[in-house]
Amino acid sequence: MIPVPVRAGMTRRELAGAKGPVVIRGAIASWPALSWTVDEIARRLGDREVPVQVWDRRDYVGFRHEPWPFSRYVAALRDPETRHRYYLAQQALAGPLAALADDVRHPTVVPDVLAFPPCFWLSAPDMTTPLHFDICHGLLASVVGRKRFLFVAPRDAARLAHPRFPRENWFWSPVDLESPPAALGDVGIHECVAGPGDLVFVPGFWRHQVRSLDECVSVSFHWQGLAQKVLRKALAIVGRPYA
Ligand SMILES: O=C(O)CCC(=O)C(=O)O
Repeated sequence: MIPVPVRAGMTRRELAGAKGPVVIRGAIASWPALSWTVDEIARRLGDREVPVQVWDRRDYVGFRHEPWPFSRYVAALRDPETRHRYYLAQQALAGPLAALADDVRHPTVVPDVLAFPPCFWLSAPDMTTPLHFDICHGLLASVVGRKRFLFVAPRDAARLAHPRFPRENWFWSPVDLESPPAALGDVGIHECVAGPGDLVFVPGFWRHQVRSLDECVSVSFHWQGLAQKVLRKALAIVGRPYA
């Protein structure tokens, strides 16, 4: 495994020049959200309805969304029998989650204009987001718990058996980087573990797979450069919109 570089701080210009993923350690130390606990969030959100990913199969395309009261999601998250089947993933800090937005700050390294609003993530230990890529650049802020990130550079994408575009799941990969198949050969796998206070830069098109090591709360920010803007517009026109 290739360790992802860890920095104590970064400017916007430095991040724009980054050649791959980076961890910015302790970068959100001033966020009120750093004092969140899952129990406290549960008290604040009560029975507000949120769209939960329900994974019927533990493979790379097997989920659908169901509207659940937040309290039901937290109960499922704490049941070891079921917790690996549910994920409250990438939900805008608005609507039912708006009560949390004031505790989050816009990181200074992130450009002012986002592709979509900051998003909230809450997962059980061992919940994994399978290998995939986003078009936009992303920064994931770790608020509660630790997550393990594994990355593969875009130049090695041909080894990851993505379904062919325009299949709906073309941005996912069936490869599990935690048990890499022999066919992956000498492809470099980059690794980091991020904990409370850290920001992880996920560059656009970099393949990434993320496993929660604990009960985890994260907040993500996504933005785009010119290439991303053009590509996302073209995908929307052909009916395959993607982040
Ligand atoms: O935290 C996760 O489970 C996945 C995060 C992710 O895929 C992203 O931020 O792009």
